[in-house]
Amino acid sequence: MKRRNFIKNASLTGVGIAVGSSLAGCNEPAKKENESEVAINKSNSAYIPVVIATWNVKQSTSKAWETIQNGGSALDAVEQGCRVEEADEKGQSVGKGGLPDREGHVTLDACVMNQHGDCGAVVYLKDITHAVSVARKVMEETPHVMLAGDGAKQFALSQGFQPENLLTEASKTAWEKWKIEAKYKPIINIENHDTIGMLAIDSKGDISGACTTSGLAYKMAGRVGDSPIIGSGLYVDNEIGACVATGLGEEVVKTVGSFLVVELMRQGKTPQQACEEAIGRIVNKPNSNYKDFQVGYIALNKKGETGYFAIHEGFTMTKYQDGVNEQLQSDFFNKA
Ligand code: SD4
Repeated sequence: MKRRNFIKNASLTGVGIAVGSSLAGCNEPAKKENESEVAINKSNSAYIPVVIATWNVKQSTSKAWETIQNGGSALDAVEQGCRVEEADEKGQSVGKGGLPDREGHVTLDACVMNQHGDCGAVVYLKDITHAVSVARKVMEETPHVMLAGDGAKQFALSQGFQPENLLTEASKTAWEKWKIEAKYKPIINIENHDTIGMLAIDSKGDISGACTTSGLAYKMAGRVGDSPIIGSGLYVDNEIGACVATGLGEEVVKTVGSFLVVELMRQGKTPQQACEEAIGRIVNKPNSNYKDFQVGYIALNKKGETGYFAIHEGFTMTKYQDGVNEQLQSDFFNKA
C-alpha cells in the first residue's frame, strides 16, 4: 500500500498513525532539507502494522506481513515468518541445515513472547525443524515457559511434530572440515544472515516477537545461547515495545540485552537510542573484547517506530512497513 493510501485508509479504519518526525535515527546520513521528511519516514516511521527482523530475510518478513494482512495476529506473523527461515536448508544458522555443535549434533534454541507477556521456549532441541512452533506450543499447551533437550523433543512429538535429520550434507561437510583444526571462533556476520529474530505489531496494535537459531556453530555440546532466553534474546512489553538480539549470545545474556532495550524505551528513549545504549553496555565494559564478536539489536516501540544497531559493520535489519519490504544497513559502534 502506498503511504498516501495508507494514511487515507488508516483514518477511515481508525488505525492509529503517528509519523515520527523528531526521531531520526543516528544511522541516517545527513539529508538535504527538502529530503528529510521522506527519509525519516522511511527509516523511522511510526506506522502499524509493522514487521522487523534481524538480517536479510525478506521472504520471512513478507510471509509475516501477509499473515497480518490476512487477519493474523502479531504472534501468528512472527511464527509464520520464522518458519520460512527454519525450513530453508541453505540457511546454516537456523532450523534444518543449521551448523552443528562440535560433536555433529544440530541443536535448536527458540522462543516466542506475546502481547500478554506470555512466553514459551525450547532449548537444545534436536531433530525438529520448527523450533519456533514448538516454543509457541510450550507457551500455549503447558504450564511451563521452557523445555530442554529430550523433554522438549518428546513434547514436540506428542504435539504431532515430525522428527527429521537436521544435519544436511552441506552442514556435515562444513563440520568435517572444521574438525581438521577444530578452532572455536565465532564468526562476525556469518553469510550476512544469522539467527532470525522477528518483531511485529498487528493491525490491532498488539506486539509479539520470536527468535529461532541453531546457535553458534561448533559450540560445546549442551551450550544454550541467548536466543531462547526471555529478556536476553527477546523481550516484549505490549505497553512499551519489543527487542530481539543476534550475535554472540553469551554477551547478550550478560547484559540481559532485550529487556534492557525495552526498559530504556520505557524511560523515554527511542528504539534507536535504546539499541545504541544497550550495545554501549557491552562494548564499554572495562574488559570487553568486542572487536572479536558481533552483537546486533533491533527494536520497535508501541507507535511502530523502529531502531537497530550493532557492534560491527555488516548487520542488517529487514523491515516491512507501509507496504514496503526493505533491507536496511545498520549503523555500528566499531568505526575505528
Ligand atoms: C547464539 N545469538 O546462540 C545466537 C546465535 C547468533 O550470531 O545470533 N549468532 O548465541
